[in-house]
Amino acid sequence: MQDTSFAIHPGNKSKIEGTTFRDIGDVTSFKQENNHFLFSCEYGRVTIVFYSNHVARVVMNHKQDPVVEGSFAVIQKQGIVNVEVVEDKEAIRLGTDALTVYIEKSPMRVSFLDTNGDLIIGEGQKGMGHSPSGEVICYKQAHPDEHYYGFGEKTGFLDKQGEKMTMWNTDVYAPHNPETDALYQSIPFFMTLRQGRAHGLFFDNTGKTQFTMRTEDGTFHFSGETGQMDYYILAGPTMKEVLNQYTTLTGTMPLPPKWALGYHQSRYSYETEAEVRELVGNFLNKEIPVDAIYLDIHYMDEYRVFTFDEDRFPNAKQLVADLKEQGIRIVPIVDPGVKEDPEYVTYQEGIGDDRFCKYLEGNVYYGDVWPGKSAFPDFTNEDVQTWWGDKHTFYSDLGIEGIWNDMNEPAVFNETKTMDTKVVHDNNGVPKTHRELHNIYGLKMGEATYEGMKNNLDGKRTFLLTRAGYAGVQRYASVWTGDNRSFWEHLQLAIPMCMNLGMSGVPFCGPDVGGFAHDSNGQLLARWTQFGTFTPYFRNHSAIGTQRQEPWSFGEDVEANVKKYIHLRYIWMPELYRLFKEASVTGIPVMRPLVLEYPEDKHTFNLSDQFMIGANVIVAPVTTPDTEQRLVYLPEGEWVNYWTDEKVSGGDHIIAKAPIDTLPLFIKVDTMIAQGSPKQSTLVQEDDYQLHAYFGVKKEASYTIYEDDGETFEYENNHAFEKYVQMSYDNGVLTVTAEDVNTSYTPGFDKVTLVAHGLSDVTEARVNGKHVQFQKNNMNNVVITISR
Ligand code: MIG
Repeated sequence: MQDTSFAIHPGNKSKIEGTTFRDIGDVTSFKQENNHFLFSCEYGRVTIVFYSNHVARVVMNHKQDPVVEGSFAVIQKQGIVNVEVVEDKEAIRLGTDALTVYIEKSPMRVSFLDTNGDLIIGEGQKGMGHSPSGEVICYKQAHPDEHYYGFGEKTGFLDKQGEKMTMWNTDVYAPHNPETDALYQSIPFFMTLRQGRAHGLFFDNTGKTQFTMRTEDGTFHFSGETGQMDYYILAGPTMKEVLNQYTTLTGTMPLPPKWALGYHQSRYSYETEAEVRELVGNFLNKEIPVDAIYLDIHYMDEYRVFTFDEDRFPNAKQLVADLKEQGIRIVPIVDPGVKEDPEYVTYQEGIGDDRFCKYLEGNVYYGDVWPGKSAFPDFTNEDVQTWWGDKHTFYSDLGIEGIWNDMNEPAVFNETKTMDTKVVHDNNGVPKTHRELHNIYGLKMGEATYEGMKNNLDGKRTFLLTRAGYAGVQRYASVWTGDNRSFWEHLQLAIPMCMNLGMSGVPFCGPDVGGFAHDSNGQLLARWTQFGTFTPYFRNHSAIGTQRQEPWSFGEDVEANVKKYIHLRYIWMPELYRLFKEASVTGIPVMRPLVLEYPEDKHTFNLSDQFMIGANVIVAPVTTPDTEQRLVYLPEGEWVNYWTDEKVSGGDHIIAKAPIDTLPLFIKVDTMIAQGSPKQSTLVQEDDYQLHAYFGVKKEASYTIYEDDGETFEYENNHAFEKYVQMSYDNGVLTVTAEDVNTSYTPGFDKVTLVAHGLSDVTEARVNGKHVQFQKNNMNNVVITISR
């Protein structure tokens, strides 16, 4: 009935919005206990705590004392924060060096002010409250000139002003479109940008939540169907600081193994060992780089996880070993559903030790997924996590180093698409219903898988890809955006979706390149691969029964085009790897919306069809068919066309030429980028490390090279190669300063080639004060070689 007009039957509207809101009312008492500030109000109790000078948390419970323990997302401990408390008749001020929480008493309204006393975010007529049916709600003042970024994996444009969004992890196979709301990930975090200043808001609620960013009445609000009103305000004041504060709260991405940044090839499914070997043969013969091949559900024995079908894959171990020698990893899919089969050991262990999700009454919950009737591990229990993690020795013993988690919303083939919300999770002895914990099922499965594999790999980095997640998912997994389709519109949609994932703490993300469902075509694959070259995660994947979309599926021209861009991925690998390292430390994403670098420039506020890699490179994919040019916005300053070395003035929209084999790319002047050379896979060490400087008016640029072993956790002990290089030009002289910062790791290259773009009259070059020889390349750029 949902797809006929019956869906808009006048009787279907459940309630009149707003009429059931019960305001929290007046503060009736206030006290401080250690670092906790406790408020009793007429219709609820509130606790406020600080995590740092910049981060405050508000927890409201209308039934009992607020519970401050037990977040799944937050790993930061409450800090020792110096808070000054000032109380008068009307209000209470809780002030740190950077942030003041201002609480009006009658009725209770909570506002946040910066050090200057300027409002960061306030409450007006309405504040916190709840509805009789138990939803918790919070209204905040909105300003007309605000822009909202984040919210994880959402369709639509970059700026979420005017949107209403639901967080409820959902397996959505139906085509994703602007009104497809809840997808696989729920990240109830966003940041507000207003006149160049930013702050963040994280609503830590693991049930179904909603954000209504329709601000015509001067407010926005967010609500949770269950659980507490529990939110954090992150004071910024820059967007990058907000990201840093958010990833300090919820964790940053660990640096992935380098192979995870290569080109990955998938299909639902490569069904047999022979098919996989043939596929690999094609990549090698055609000299198309590839770092990983995925095994979708067909590899298993009737979809039993932790098994291989021995007819299809008679010698999985040999296959994995042979491929690894070629620098190619096998990544198998692992779903949470465990087949109900009394002769299957994983099921026996699950039942035997009471590890599956159950109803309050004690009966196991069963749902239909690929293996038929299945039970679902209760990952909210630590022992279950350990058990599940340990089971991955099945894969690691075969030489497998990466895992792909799918269907972990959890998806179930029924009307609601998921587990019965009445199921009760153990939650380490603090039982909660699935209704309350739905959104963390994928996160906890990811944690179990990541920790298990990490443990098994003996100091090597593992790689996990997940479909579902919650705030903090970046600690364990990279995220792909699920079942998109081979539509141009879905190529368009992926750009702001991935940018907003990055703005939500998840730097390692990307869509299925070429599109999953529906039939792809050559032009679409070519353009999508061009985009994929610069998405943090780069995997071509397609569904059973669809047109094949390996690089050679559409004739020689498309193959050459796709190959050029997969090569380009490896050429850019040194730069990408450095950016991944940066993201793993600061939380600032690899793929960035322009607004993150130009928060004062209104042209960037909702710019959804181009993005940046790092701080200095603009990528402008072509996302429409038969299109050989496109509008590109270049912010103020000068830019250089990567392909032609032409200088272009910014502060304007330009028309970039984009023949079918050209992806428009622009580099900001007076900056440097690192480049390598094409490789069959990341197994081949870089031996051609180059730094390209693009000189503009300042005639000065600098860079810090970052390399490490790419596969162990030794980088955590600072085992890396870092070298600072500065290049400047004055009066005919090109001056280079090169300084070792960290030499505890020795990279595969023993020299660095410096290429100076945009200098026409160099007469002399000096490195660290010494006169050196220089050359000119075919683009008339000055080339100097320095030792590593
Ligand atoms: O409902 O394993 O999003 O990437 O190929 C389909 C089969 C289940 C959904 C994933 C897709 C994967 C497919 N899976």
